[in-house]
Amino acid sequence: MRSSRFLMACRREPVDVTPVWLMRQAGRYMPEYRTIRARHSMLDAIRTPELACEITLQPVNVFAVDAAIIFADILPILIGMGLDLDFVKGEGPAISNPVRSPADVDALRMPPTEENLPYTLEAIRLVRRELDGRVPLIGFAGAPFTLASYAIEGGGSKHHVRTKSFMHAEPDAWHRLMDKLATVLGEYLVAQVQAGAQALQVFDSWAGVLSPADYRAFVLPYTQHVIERARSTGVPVIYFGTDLNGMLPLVRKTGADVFGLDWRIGIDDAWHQLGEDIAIQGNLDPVTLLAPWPEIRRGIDDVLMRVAGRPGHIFNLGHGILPETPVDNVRRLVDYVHTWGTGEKSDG
Ligand code: 1CP
Repeated sequence: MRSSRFLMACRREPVDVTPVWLMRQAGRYMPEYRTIRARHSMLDAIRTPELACEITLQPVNVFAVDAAIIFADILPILIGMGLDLDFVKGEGPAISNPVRSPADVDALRMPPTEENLPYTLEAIRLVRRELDGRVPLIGFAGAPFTLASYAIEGGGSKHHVRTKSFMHAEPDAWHRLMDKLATVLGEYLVAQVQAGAQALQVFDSWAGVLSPADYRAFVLPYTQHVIERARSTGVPVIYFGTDLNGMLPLVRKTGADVFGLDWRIGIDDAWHQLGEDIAIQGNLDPVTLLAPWPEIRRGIDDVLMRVAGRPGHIFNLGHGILPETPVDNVRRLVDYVHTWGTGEKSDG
């Protein structure tokens, strides 16, 4: 049953118990992950299919999670497009030649996925073989806006001033940039399904910095294109973003099968606004996982009580798991979600 309840919930079919996985479930909070990262850089780990495969399987082997997500990142796709990306220790991603002018946009290359990201496609094939049907494998990509923001800012950003200024000052170049990204990202997602991914997630982590009017005019058509290409493969597509709760009707227009919700809104309220005919993934505050167990349990109960037995719920955090999260709390969360409402006791 573990092998299918995640995909069934994505399609809003009834399931035995609520499926659960965690964004960034492979990561620094796991000692097994830190051991590998002590010997290999982030880019090396992503570009070596055997390492990416091993890291992908770590949480699946330790916890009863209902899905695996391929170990990769949203940013390496920019390397083949001509941007010089590195992950700087303690600082996160850094691009030394960011997009700052219309000419920079026109210089971006659009290599086919097999040429740009062969290592991730190979990692997907390896993971599918190793999983042998235990749980489905999720492939993913960034959404055009979130990728554009890294390409323009050159790294993480608080206010996304350069991104929004470029959008407003150079609308033609902005649309050309988004068009290029949407094409390349759509092809990447399709290639991941061809390699074996059984569901897809599109990460639009920073789209919530935009006003609804700017999102609609400068972003939505490109998000729609990517999700349409992804859905053409037949696998369920999850659209995730944070701070989008003031524009849920626009989120609905992306066409995704599942919306990944942050914790800043009750899941029942979000469902009411999105419409009941979409699945929702979420939405526990990741910081809750640092609390004592009774507080974590209260947070899980609150989410599941608001879901109230609706079909189409995948339990997850509202954003990625934090590096300081105790491993034992993750184990207890996964087990507790699986026994919720069954009359069985799992209090850790
Ligand atoms: O070893 C390390 O340095 C740990 C940090 C790390 C990890 C574990 C980075 C650097 N990337 C990853 C892997 C990763 N990234 C996955 C793996 C699959 C999983 O287990 O979930 C995924 C899905 C991502 C996606 C990703 N990368 C997003 C979208 C999700 C989100 O958290 O919003 C973003 C924004 C990135 C960029 C990125 N990569 C890494 C960091 C530290 C960042 C964020 C930098 C910033 O704050 O702007």
